[in-house]
Amino acid sequence: MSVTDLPPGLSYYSGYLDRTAQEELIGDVRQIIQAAPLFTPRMPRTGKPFSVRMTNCGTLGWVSDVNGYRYQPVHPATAAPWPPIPELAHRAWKELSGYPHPPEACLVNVYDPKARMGLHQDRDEDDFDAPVVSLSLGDTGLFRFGGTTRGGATRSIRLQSGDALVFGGPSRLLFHGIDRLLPGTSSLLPEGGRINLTLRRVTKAVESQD
Ligand code: MD3
Ligand code: FE
Repeated sequence: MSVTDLPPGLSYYSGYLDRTAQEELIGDVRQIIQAAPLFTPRMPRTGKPFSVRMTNCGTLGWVSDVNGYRYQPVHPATAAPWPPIPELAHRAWKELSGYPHPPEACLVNVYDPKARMGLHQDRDEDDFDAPVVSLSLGDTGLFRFGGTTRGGATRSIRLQSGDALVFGGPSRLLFHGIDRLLPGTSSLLPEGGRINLTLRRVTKAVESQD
């Protein structure tokens, strides 16, 4: 498909981060993982594990376990506050989001070569006015998106290392997921796989404050 004809509110920045920036960001991510170890999220009710492992940085982090999906200020295993969002990620938010308040949550998704993420909507935030900014690192991911209802037509984009996506306005509630990785497509991560950062606003910003 063509990536020049995207739905309103979806912006795609191919090669947004150059190799130097990708390496800096991976270094930041490794530090985040040391402070806030990767955890395996589980489906609410069934407890079925995700194939993607996760951690977070920012004042709020997204977690999922048998009790449900939620944002919380501390790591589910260590109970420590999440580490701060890296400078480079903040810069990407400022450049790309067009949103006047800073991100609160940065979810770090770590894909082993076989990991995937089924089609879903992101609707655990109180603020859908703010866009979601996504940064891809490592092996190419086959990203699929549809409309705002399940079951409609879908399209896909190959997300390469350094690519950025912004989902705002009418695209904020699109169904989306990662079908699979294309192994061996990037040399950024010696262990292979893919890392995705999503920057989000969770709470509604109050006028006169961040
Ligand atoms: C569209 N992550 O963390 S990034 C997620 O590559 C998530 O790890 C995928 O879906 C990944 O929830 C896809 C692209 C993305 C992220 C957030 C969105 C697309 C989105 C939020 C709303 C709409
Ligand atoms: Fe999502």
